[in-house]
Amino acid sequence: MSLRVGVIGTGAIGRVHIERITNRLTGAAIVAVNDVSRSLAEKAVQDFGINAEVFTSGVDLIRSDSVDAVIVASWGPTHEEFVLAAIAAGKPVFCEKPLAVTAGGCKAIVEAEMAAGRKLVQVGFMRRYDLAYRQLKDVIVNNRIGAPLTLNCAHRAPAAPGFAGDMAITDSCVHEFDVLRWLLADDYVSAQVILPRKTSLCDEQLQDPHVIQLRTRSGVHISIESFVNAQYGYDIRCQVTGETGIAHLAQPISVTLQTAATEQSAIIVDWQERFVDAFDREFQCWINDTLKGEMNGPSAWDGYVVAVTADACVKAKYSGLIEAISLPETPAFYA
Ligand code: NAD
Ligand code: ISE
Repeated sequence: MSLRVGVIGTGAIGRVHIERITNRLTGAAIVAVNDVSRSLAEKAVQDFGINAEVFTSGVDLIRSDSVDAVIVASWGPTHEEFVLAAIAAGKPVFCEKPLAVTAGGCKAIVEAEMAAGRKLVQVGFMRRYDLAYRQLKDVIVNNRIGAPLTLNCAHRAPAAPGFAGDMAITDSCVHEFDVLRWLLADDYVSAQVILPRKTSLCDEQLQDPHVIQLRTRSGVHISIESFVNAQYGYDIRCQVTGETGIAHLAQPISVTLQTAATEQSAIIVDWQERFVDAFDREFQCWINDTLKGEMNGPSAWDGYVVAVTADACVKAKYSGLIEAISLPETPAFYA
């Protein structure tokens, strides 16, 4: 059986997901598309040669009998409405991050899903599917370095066109907020944000870099250098110091070249290239789980926790204080 998928939002990442499901993954077909710009939806149908109906309304696509499951890849502020509509229709929904643009919106989704009595929502935190992060988690789970004590991480991108305000925290670092609590199987209790000297190589209104410090319930101290105009490449780092050893996130495979009295290796500059395998695995797992009537990926609760964490970090950025991250106990539904 093939999963009949409808995609809302055929912009940059929506197109990439349509391409991967159509050309590289198995078990699903894109049968419906929608974008507020109809011509973009039509262009996706044409460019990828898919047999998909173009819907004028995202909610009509969700309700259509020809659609089994939905991917929401439209602008962030539209996610809440579409995810709630999918829950109301009883349809599995994969929502690109953010689940909603406010923690309150995420909570409303959590409550609607619990009331529906069945897990339907997966959030697009693809780093959990990256093999390097999975190996790092195995090291921790198998007690190879003892209990984790501190984490030193970096999220560096060459440039961040279109970034404004606090997007380094609310758009980019959300990936660290999700993957690090998954890695440690722990939750955050407080956040502090340090503002170092600003790079001169970006819009002068923007603060870049940030150093974000998080503390977990078990006392692990996390430091994340977020530097989204780092020029030299897309470079994601994570080092875990444990009681008996340290473990680093493996770097992407590349050739080391020695020539003309130098040693060099290429650095990836594009986040899509860095995480292409993770995105493929994320969607193949979502398709396989959905066909089995399961939902095992990052949940609506995970989306909510990340939103609360991002809010605390933004608050800490402006207060200069250590701000509490207050989360209720994880509901049994999501445990
Ligand atoms: P984009 O602007 O290229 O595409 C968004 C599309 O949504 C546009 O085509 C726009 O016309 C459409 N849209 C807006 N309102 C709509 C509505 N009401 N109904 C239907 N379509 C509507 O943006 P993008 O880069 O593709 O990002 C889309 C989402 O994916 C964002 O939430 C972003 O945060 C997320 N994203 C996730 C990752 C990741 O690493 N997981 C990476 C990039 C983007
Ligand atoms: C982008 O929005 C993403 O989600 C990417 O995964 C991230 O690494 C990048 O820095 C963001 O801008």
